[in-house]
Amino acid sequence: MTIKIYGPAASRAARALWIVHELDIPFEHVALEMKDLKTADYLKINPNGKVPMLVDGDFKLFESMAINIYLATKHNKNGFMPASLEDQALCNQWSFWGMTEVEKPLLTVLIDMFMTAPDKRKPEAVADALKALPKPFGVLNGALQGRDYLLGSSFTVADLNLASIMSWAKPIKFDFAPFPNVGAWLDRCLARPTYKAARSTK
Ligand SMILES: N[C@@H](CCC(=O)N[C@@H](CS)C(=O)NCC(=O)O)C(=O)O
Repeated sequence: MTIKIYGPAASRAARALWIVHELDIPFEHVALEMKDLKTADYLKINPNGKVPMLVDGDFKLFESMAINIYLATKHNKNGFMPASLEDQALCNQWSFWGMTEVEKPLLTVLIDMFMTAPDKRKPEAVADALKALPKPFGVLNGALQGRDYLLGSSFTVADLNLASIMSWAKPIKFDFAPFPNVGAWLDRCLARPTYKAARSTK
């Protein structure tokens, strides 16, 4: 049975759309609109009323990183989900780290810049968020020293998950000059045709 991915491409559903293109698996995209997320019908599918949501036969899964780790494990190809327990743990590490250390400050800036009326903007919150980013970006820059991807020389689910969060640094035009390894790694990940294909999913 074809899996279903719920959520507009311009939402965190982009992460799940990217991975299905990367793994080259058939999927049905139920794009929905943000206003549909609290309908009784959708709440039966995801009681959180959020996207992305994955439905795979009788199995339902929410949380973008969990969805991607599940899909990468189930449809693994060419070591996209690495074989060793340690490397799999590193994929979890970078996915959780992105969600807990990076997502909130990046999103704070993104929302303020593009989704907030000028009179409702919060420059202090943005300044705090921008102040929070150099610390994790420094850690990531160190981890990428001498390697193209987080686990070495190949692109894995760790890169896809973290790059899907880090992609928000692009529209806000974050200056990666002090973190050159991060800037180069992000460009490398986002240059993948599968990322571009996911973004144009209707
Ligand atoms: N931690 C969740 C966050 C999901 C989330 O907040 N998605 C947003 C869209 S990007 C949403 O559904 N917002 C609707 C709402 O909060 O009512 C994940 O990564 O899947």
